[in-house]
Amino acid sequence: MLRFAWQQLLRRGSGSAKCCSTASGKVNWNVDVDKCAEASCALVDQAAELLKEANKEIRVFKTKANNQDLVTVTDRQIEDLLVCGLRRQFPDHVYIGEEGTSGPATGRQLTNQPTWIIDPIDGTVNFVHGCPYNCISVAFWLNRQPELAICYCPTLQLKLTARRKRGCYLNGRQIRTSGQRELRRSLVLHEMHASNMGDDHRDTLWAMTVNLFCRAQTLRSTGSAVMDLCLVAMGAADAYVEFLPHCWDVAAGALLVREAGGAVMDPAGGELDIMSRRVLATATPELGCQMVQLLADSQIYHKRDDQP
Ligand code: LIP
Repeated sequence: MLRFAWQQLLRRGSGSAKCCSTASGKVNWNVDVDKCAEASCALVDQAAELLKEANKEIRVFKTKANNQDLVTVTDRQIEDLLVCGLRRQFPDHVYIGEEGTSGPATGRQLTNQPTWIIDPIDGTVNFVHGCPYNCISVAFWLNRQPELAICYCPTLQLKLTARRKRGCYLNGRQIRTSGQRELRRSLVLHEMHASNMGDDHRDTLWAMTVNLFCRAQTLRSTGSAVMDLCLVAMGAADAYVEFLPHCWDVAAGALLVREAGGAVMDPAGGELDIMSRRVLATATPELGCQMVQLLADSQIYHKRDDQP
């Protein structure tokens, strides 16, 4: 089954292989999105083999910003494989990767340029503990909008793909969100970070968690922002909210949810800004409105991903 999972992403559009948007404000890039899909699918398959094998071993890690921010040799191997492989074929594209493909000193800028946004392993803490909720996430953006998304969790054999306006697929089968509109009937996913926020933020987060816990049907946390977005797209969860995810955590998953019929936005209700470190994804826009109301007093703003 998994062998066929890429077919929907690779199915060539009727004569629309070249993406040359001319809409106002957009740049007329001559990008072959079919070729991008083909190249990224092949590389993600290779990367998934690495991740699958690494999941069977003892994982040595180093800490980065704090005790919950980890990196392993596998994170770097996978990012190298993906970025070097893509760069060979698309040398003039921009690359933003979790493990330093674009230096934090300059900030990571999302522009109109063709841009790959890559998380080699999302859920690194899970990976280190042998918890299977860890996956690879690759997104391709053009003119500041997502064109392609691939999220692959090889341990659970979940391969999700989406292409703008062409739907979302799980292992080759088209999927939809749950369609849930009511918060009181919703399974809500929520990720929390304790170590890199101050006491004020921590209190806000805690109050929000209690509020969600009382109003939703149930609250869960997988430890992987990408997996959370995949679960909303699959209809296995109804909503996901997080303050402080990075752009590589949401760049692909946002397209998966939208193409599965869901809504992705800022937790205050505005348009999603992947650099803002804030995200809310819901099975329906109606559920999105209820979540926004509930979150109104619990907003957290942090240093953006595109700030040096
Ligand atoms: C982490 C996520 C975690 C989320 C964080 C973070 P990493 O990514 O998966 O669930 O809460 O925002 O980015 O470091 O494991 O790739």
